[in-house]
Amino acid sequence: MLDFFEPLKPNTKGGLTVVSNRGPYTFRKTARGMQVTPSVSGLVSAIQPVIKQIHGKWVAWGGRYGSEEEILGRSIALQKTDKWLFQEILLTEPEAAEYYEGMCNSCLWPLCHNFIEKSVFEEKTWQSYRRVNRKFAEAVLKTTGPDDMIWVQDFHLALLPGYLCRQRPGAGVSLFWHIPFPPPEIFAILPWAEEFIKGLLNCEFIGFHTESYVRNFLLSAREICGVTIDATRGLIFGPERTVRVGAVPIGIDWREFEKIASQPGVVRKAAGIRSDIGGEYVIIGVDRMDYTKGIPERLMAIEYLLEQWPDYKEKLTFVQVAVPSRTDVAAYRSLRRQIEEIVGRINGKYTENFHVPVRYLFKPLSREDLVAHYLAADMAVVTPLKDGLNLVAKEYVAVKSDTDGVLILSPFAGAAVQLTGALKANPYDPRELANQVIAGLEMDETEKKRRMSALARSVREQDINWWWQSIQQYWLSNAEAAGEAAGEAAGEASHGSAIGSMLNQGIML
Ligand code: GDG
Repeated sequence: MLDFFEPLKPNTKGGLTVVSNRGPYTFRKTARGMQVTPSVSGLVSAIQPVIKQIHGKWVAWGGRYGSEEEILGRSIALQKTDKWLFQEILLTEPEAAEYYEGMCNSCLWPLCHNFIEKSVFEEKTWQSYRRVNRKFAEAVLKTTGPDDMIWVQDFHLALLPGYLCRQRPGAGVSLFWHIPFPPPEIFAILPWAEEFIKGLLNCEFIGFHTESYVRNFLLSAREICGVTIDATRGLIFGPERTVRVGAVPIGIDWREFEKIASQPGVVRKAAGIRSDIGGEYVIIGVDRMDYTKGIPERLMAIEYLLEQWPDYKEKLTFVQVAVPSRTDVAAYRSLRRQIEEIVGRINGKYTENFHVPVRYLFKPLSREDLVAHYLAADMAVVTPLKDGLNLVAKEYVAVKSDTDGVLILSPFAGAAVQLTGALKANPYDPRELANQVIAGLEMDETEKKRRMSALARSVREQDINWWWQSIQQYWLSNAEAAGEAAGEAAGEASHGSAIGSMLNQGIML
């Protein structure tokens, strides 16, 4: 049920406001009213459990357009019982094309994932990025009060912390960076790198998934902006404030995945998937359709495997779930054509007695269907060419934790640092990947279980709760340090107390 409200009013008591480019829902006005579709992305999977639990606010673009003057759409609570609210921001169509598709998806995204040749550097998209970041700042200032903690998400909004602090000096702003941060020699290619990083240096805390991204960011700040850093303590002495930087890899709500996996309907669905597919082995890949995820490379490894190990032809099925993503960007449209051509080629060559080796789904599944697919699979192949973390790997482990499922993981996914029990395979090398798939399928049961229980331990220990608590600890230690340094300056102390009260309430997810 939908409840729409007038735009959110500033909070006087101090709470948490998350700000991201896209939010949990995409809105589209149709002849029959507003169509609301849940968004599929790692950021949404990570932030939604947090915001629900702490009854915060989420400010983001809902995919709808407004005029130059319109900034805020309406705020929305999806259920009457929801105690968190989503505040929609409106962009103009040129802003969506230049800021989002241009600067974010066709410049920053490929650059941070080491696809330099795909990055397009255009002054007009940078100007649009600045304009939209200012627009977000205006919206955030309208919907938050001075005691609110503002938690910005990802690379779309790097200038926002600076714009906010200019209007509200000493604002409690932090940011979580969801994608890789490249080494300074790559980031410096961005013609606007200095302004970009200086915007980020208005944050109290910046979180990344791995120590190597933290190191890359520290070195980039020093080399590009000339600031002093303390690499051991993760500190940057910026022009406006001391910025703390740390590695806090996102965890998942594994209990929720386990719960869904034990629902009788989901178990039945998983059994149905297996019997429909037939054969002996089901292997799965689940990704947004993105060139960083290594889908063509994975398919080519499967093709190589079927060629080299013909005995598996009628035994093995590879299921690729590819969720449509960024379909307005040319590189994503040509990726789709490439993938569909490879799928067609493999199935044309290796279908035997009506056994189809590759099942390909170009659509999002419901959460229950997704879990049923994980449950049905003997193996998940998570082999991005580069990935900030990768939540799919953790979700597969959560669903298969009591079984002998096998996880194959790319060393280029941030999650590889934590998930050491996975079989590793270089996605650029089809032979290695195919060999690891065979090794996983032929591995003895004891070894499979040993690896899976090591993986499950890591997913459970460093889960969404652990992540959220760790983030709050960083905020709290910052607020304490600022309080000490400024002799309990009024503004800083109030952020400290907002976080303190969240921690005191023992907010667990
Ligand atoms: C970015 C970074 C980082 C996928 N298919 C369906 C579906 N999903 C959900 C998965 C998972 C999420 O989407 C994908 O998360 P990832 O982490 O794999 O990837 P990105 O979207 O690229 O996320 C990434 C993440 O942010 C968090 O910081 O890990 O490195 O690139 O949760 O379950 N969900 C549903 N149907 C599908 O068909 N319902």
